[in-house]
Amino acid sequence: KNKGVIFDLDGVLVDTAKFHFLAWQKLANDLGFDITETQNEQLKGVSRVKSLEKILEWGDVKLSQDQFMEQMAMKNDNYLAYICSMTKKDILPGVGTVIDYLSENSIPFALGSASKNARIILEKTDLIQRFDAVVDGNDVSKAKPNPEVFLIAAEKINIPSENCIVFEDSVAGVQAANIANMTSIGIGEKSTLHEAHYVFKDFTEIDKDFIIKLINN
Ligand code: B16
Ligand code: MG
Repeated sequence: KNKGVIFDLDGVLVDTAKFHFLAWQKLANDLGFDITETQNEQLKGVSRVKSLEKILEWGDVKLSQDQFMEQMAMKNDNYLAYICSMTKKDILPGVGTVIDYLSENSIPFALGSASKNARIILEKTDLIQRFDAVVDGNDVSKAKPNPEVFLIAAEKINIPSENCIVFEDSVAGVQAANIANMTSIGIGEKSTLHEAHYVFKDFTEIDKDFIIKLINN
């Protein structure tokens, strides 16, 4: 069967979650409160606007529409300052092997990310030219768990949804893949990502036989 693969970005290909956390934490601190690592888990896969709404709720802070936009822009500037020093060394362990295998076997693969900064990150890490399609936060109107981002990605690589395999680190993303009738592979904790069809701690835990089986199934 013709199969295709869709990768989430943050938390799957690169660990930009730590930069999002630092930038959101600075925003919170500037507004007079703090956010915890546990709260940060709830921001994974969530859009920029939704993230700020959640954070302001946690800090019990109300902002005008203008202040909201201003804070969000400042957060993104701080986040971009971290991103700008990224290189291909920041690609998470084991990712390269899987991507090489897909290329060698002519399995198309796309990016399906909520981030509006996805293209910059793919450029910084030299990954951009390897993808057959890139679908990110600029291309969608509905956030995960809505499957829009993955459905567009499947369409762009010309593979039916049910033949797509999605790698995701967020609960919302796993749900989106399942709703799209795709095979979901969670990257992270089994307890958190229990809705995924398969879960691995990271890409080094995925052996070639598993990928081969998945592709030829
Ligand atoms: P940006 P993913 C998501 O990326 C992140 O997990 C989430 O924390 C972030 O708020 C969202 O992108 C939007 O990112 O501010 O860069 O547009 O995991 O879907 O690749
Ligand atoms: Mg993610």
